[in-house]
Amino acid sequence: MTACQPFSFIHCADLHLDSPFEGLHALEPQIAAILRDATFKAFGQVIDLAINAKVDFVIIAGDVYDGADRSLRAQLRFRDALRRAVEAGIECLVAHGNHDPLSGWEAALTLPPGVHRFGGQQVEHLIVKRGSEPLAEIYGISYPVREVRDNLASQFQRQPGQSFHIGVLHCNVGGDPHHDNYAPCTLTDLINSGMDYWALGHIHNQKVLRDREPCIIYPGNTQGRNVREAGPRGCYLVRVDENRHLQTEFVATDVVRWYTQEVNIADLNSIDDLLEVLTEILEETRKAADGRAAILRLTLVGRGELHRQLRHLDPDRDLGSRLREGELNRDDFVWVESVQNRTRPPVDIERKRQVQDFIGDFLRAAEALRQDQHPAALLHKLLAARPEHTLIAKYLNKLTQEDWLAMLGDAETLGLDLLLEDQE
Ligand SMILES: [Mn+2]
Repeated sequence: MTACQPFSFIHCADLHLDSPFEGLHALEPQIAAILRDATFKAFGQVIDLAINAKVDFVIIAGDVYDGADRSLRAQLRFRDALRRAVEAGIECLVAHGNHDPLSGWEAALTLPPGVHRFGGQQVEHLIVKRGSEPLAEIYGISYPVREVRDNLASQFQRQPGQSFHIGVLHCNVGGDPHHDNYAPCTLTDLINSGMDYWALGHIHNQKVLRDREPCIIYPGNTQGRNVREAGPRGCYLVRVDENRHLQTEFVATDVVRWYTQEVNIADLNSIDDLLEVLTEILEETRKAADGRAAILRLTLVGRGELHRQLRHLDPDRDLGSRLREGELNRDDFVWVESVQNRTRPPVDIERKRQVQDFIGDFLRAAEALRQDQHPAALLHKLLAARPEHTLIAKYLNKLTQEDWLAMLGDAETLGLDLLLEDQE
C-alpha cells in the first residue's frame, strides 16, 4: 500500500437546527430562548473545533434542519457557519436526511463555494484535495423525499484508487426500532461497499458500530433536544495517518445538557431530608455539566413513609420551584425540568395482592392489566368507553408503552392509597 497524506476531518450529523424543544414542562421564557439557540450554538462549536483542530473537511450526515420546511433563520445561520469554515480553508460536505429532504421548502440561497451538497438521484463521488494532492474520496447521497425505504447503502461502490474512501449516509443500520426505518441496510451492506469509513447519521445516540475496516460511526446529534436525549452530545474528530490508520475522538459540542436522575425515598424521613438530597444532586449535575447549562428531570421513586407526605403537595410545583430559585442568574444553571413522583406507600403490595378482599381484587386487576400481552391497547380500549375520551383521544396516540405502564402504576398507587385511607 502506498503511503498517503495524513489528514483529518469532522463527522457530525443530526444538527436539527431550530428544533422547537418540545416537552419542557416548566417553561421559563429565558430558558426557552437559550434552548432555541442551542442547536445553532452547538453547530457553531463543531465549526470552532474544525477551525482549531485545522481539519481538512467537515461531513454533515443528514438532518441539518429539524423540519422539511426549514426556517429562513436556520438556513441563514447554517450558511453563516459553513462560510466560517470555508473561509478557514475547510471544505464542507452535506447530505440531507428524512427531516430535511431535498423536496422541502428552501429559500434560493447560494451556498458558499467549498460547500458541496449531495444530490438525491444517485450516489455522488468526489475527491477532496489538499492543493493538487488527493486526500480522500467521498461518496454520498441525500434523501430526495422524507420517506426513503430503499437500501441506499447497497448503491455505494468503491471506485478504484489508493486514497481513503468515505461513505456519507443517513440510514437505519440493522433496523433500530427506536428510529424510523429509513434507508434500511445491514452492517454487511456497509462492509461490502469497500469504504474505509462510514459517516452515518439518523440515530441520535452516539454509536461506534465498528472500529476499523471499515470504521462505522453514528456520531449522534450535536445537541440533545429533550429528556430522552440526555448525556453528552457532539461529533467525531477523525485523524488518518500516512498508513491510512485512523484515530477517532468524540468531542462534546452541546451547550445545554439533559440529565435524568432517580431519587429513592426509602431512607428519607422528611421533606427537609428530601430537599437536601435533591440539592446535592443539583450540585453534582452542575459539576458533571462542566460549565455548560443543564436541564434536569428528577423522578422520586421507592417505597416509604415520605410517600404519604408527598401526596399532600405537588412535588413539581413545591419542590421544583424551590430548586429553581436563583438558577437563572448563572450561566452554568441547572434547571429542574420537573420533579416526577413515582413513590409508593410503605406497604407490602405483593402481600396485599394475595389477600381475598376488595383491595386484593383491585391489586390483582391492576396486575392482570400489567401482565397482559398488550396493556397499552387494553387501557386504550377501557378509556375509549369513557366520556372524557373525546378530550384526551388525540394525546393517547402519542403515549409509548412505558408511558402507559407508568400511568397504570400511578393509578394503582393512588387507588391503593385511597383504599388504605378508608381502613386507617
Ligand atoms: Mn435526526
